[in-house]
Amino acid sequence: MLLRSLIAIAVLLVMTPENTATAAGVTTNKLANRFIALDRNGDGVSFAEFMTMIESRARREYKEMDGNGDGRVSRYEYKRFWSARKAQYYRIKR
Ligand SMILES: [Ca+2]
Ligand SMILES: [Ca+2]
Repeated sequence: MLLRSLIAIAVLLVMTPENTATAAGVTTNKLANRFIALDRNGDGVSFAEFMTMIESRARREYKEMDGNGDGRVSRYEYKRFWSARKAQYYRIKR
């Protein structure tokens, strides 16, 4: 009985609005940091700045996809990359 009460109190403490706000604040900070990283000159994100981010991400993903580094993605490498992504996505969703 005492153990149940302690667990209930611990759950209530974890779920207080203060802690929820902190979690939201972390998310907001991550978004703000991503925006700051995108907006290189502080005048808002231009299409060119956005495309720089897209190209950088595409290069990183292509390099990851090209398992043997020969500059070509084979059907096997393509399938392996997307299967891993799909598995990663479903692990996060759980
Ligand atoms: Ca800018
Ligand atoms: Ca390859």
